[in-house]
Amino acid sequence: MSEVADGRILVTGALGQIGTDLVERLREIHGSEMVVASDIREIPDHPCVLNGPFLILDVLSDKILKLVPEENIQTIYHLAAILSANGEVNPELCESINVDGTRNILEAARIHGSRVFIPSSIAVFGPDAPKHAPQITALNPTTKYGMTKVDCEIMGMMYWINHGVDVRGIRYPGIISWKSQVSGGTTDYAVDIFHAALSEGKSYDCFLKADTKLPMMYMEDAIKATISLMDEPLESMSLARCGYNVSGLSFCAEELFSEIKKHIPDFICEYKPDVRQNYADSWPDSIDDSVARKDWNWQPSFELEELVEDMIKNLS
Ligand code: NAD
Ligand code: AKB
Repeated sequence: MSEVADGRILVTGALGQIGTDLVERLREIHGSEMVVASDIREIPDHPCVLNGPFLILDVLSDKILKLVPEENIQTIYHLAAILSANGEVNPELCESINVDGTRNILEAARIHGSRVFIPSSIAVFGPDAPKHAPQITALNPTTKYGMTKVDCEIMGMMYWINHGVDVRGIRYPGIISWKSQVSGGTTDYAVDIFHAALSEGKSYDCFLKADTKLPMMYMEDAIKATISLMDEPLESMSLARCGYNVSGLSFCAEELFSEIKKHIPDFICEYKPDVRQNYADSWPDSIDDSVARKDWNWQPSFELEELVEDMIKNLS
């Protein structure tokens, strides 16, 4: 393993959807004290706060420059960001946190010799990309969020090429998980629908159309991909290193609803598309991840049936 040979791990935006699961897994692997969770806010009873070191860190502040040497940070998982739906509501904030925040983290990594994981997204693709999105294609996103993700991939490559900073990233699909609630994204419907199905009312108003197909992934697969990528030797990385396509599942809202209905027969779903439909329509239906499979043996584990069963079991 290349991870934390002689230093600790810092996770930014740790109280969010992915951070909640990633910090827990990293602490299982490396020990609680080796993984410093951080976020701009504190939730006192959150597992990341209760079960190991936690710091308040705004990624826009220069505190990161001191924190990295003080806490002996060797690897940074930089998860702090504004997601697609919130990004369209507040594009300046999205630009600032996603792009300026990432530059701040990369500067700290350059000065102190840390490695960095920066998540990208399927939102880097725009309407002109093939619907089965290849690794290499035009990246012309029409959402502000997607534009910031393209900028971050390019910035990561610049820090690797010009300064030798070991930056890696994955273009995550929509992530489905049960340990935290989600908000601010377009793929959130695929998590919200489970909470609605298990609520007393057993009904859900879906903000996307029934036939809207998007790339998705179960959290366990997302964590596996993230840790596998960071554990790979440097030589395995190709030019896709800051934005590997990874595929898990691909389904539309109606297919997810039907699968949930097998477990909860009286569940009702109505389709009431809002502005998030436009963002979803600009993204691909599915992802070609052959480069990740070749470079670091990426292989997803979860199919839709298993995912739905696991979500319902854990949320029940
Ligand atoms: P999230 O919105 O659940 O969490 C983001 C966290 O960042 C929040 O806890 C928030 O408090 C924190 N934050 C916001 N501003 C901050 C600041 N200035 N300084 C420090 N922390 C700040 O997001 P997530 O779903 O966990 O996503 C993590 C990363 O993965 C993001 O880069 C996102 O773009 C990317 N991603 C997520 C998905 C997904 O489906 N969850 C898909 C593709 C890409
Ligand atoms: C969002 O919907 O904004 C995220 C993403 C696909 O990047 N889940």
